[in-house]
Amino acid sequence: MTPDASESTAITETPIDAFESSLVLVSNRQPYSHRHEDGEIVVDRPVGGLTAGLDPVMQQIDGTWIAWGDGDADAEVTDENDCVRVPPDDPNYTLRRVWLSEDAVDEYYYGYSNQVLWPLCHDLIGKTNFEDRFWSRYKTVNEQFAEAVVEQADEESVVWFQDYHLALAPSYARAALPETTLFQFWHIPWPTWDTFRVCPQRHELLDGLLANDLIGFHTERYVENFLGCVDACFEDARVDTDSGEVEYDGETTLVRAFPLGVDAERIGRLAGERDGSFWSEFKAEYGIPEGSHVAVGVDRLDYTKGIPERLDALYHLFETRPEWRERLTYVQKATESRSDIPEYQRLQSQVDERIDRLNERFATDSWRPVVRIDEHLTNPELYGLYAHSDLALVTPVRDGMNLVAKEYVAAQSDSDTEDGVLVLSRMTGAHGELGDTAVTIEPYDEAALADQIEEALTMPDHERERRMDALRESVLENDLDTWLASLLGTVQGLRRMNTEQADDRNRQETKS
Ligand code: ADQ
Repeated sequence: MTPDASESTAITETPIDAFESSLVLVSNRQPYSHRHEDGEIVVDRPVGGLTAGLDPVMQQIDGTWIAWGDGDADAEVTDENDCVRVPPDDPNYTLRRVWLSEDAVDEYYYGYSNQVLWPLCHDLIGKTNFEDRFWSRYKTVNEQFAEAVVEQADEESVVWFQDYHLALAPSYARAALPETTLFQFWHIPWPTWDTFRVCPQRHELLDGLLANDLIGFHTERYVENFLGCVDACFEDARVDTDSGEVEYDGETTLVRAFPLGVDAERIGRLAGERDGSFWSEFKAEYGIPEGSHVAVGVDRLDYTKGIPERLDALYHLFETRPEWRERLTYVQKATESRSDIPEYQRLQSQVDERIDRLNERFATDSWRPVVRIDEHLTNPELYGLYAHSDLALVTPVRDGMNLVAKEYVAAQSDSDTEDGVLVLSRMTGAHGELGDTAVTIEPYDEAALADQIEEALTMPDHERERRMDALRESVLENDLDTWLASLLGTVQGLRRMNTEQADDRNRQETKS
């Protein structure tokens, strides 16, 4: 999905102005990439919900964003310090690029990040691949990111590391920036000690993360798991589970839950902008018969998302309850992801085989049970699809949060369409907030999932509306702005405290 940056709204209700130009954001993925096309250099816009969401924040405060320069023309537009001003049409913040060789991408990104930390944190130990070269490279690439941070930041700065690609960079940066406020948001689950202790590099990873002043997770459960791991791993760490504070190596780190939300107002608005003919044209284009219910699934093709499990439940439904044939169409928008990793290639084949099996077994002259969308959908098209679908199937076997569930709810605000039903796995972070009023499912229970899909399809109108009203209220209240305000408000408090402590130290040194 490539949301159009021009569709993003400015974030105005957060304490971000307090950061002015001092925010240094560090992530693996960059918000803009430059590439060659037909002899010209073109710019690709923010990819993914969060990158698109943080871009307006950076524009507002003129901060610095450090990220891997993965575009084939990136190096041609940067200056001698590897920086370029963005957005290209109206430059108002700095993008500092970090250059990675093909081997580095292979071993740090496809290797340690996505074959060790990703499966480990999703409790899928059987899918981990602990190769030595992955770990060595993860260390050197984290050093590279940290060097860029040290060049861009000073003690007044606030440095925000994103996600599991950068677990070691905080401790590398801390050595050169002892007074700077460092914090990190971890977008995926944190496992229990029983899982995490399998990792040979557990000490180094925790040591790296604890160089932050603040670590944010999506849910309280991940916070508890993380604190439990620190407690079990380091005898000399003091862990206060009530306050979420860790004292380790002479420093204090605050560990808190900040459940990420979506820009609900914008999604609702864009979903409503689709004109009256959108849905009938969409159905005609993809061969969905009039009168058929539509269930939608939107995912990166990842083994954590429970896509084969979902398809098996649909097979079970059509097999055991033939009355749903021709009356329910499942629309799958799945985008290829991390295809260089064998585990992901296997998943792609499993999904293809299941879709073929469903369509071969049940299709009629005028209907296919599964419609697969491979084309790019613009944001309004995606949100329009959400708004018109009767249900969303969000069935991960494990997921840090899952923004698709929240986007589906946000898109239901269009008054022209009937409210849909959110079918949501207990194993997502989003279930903590939405589980009471969504239809809760167990991803591994194929027969029960089939029953619950039927329950969602036959839910009485008043019950559907009641549930969607409650979901909408929650998603609108806990949106992207709320998340930013809460996270950055906490950081601002810590920063003030750091400054006061540094001033105290300076005063005492002057006295003595
Ligand atoms: P992801 O695993 O990528 O993110 P998710 O939160 O579901 O998962 O999706 C992120 C964004 O990508 C959403 O905005 C969604 O619309 C978009 N998207 C996903 N698949 C798409 C497709 N096929 N086509 C178009 N758009 C698609 C990680 C964690 C999650 C966590 C997020 C944010 O794994 O648990 O919610 O980060 O922290």
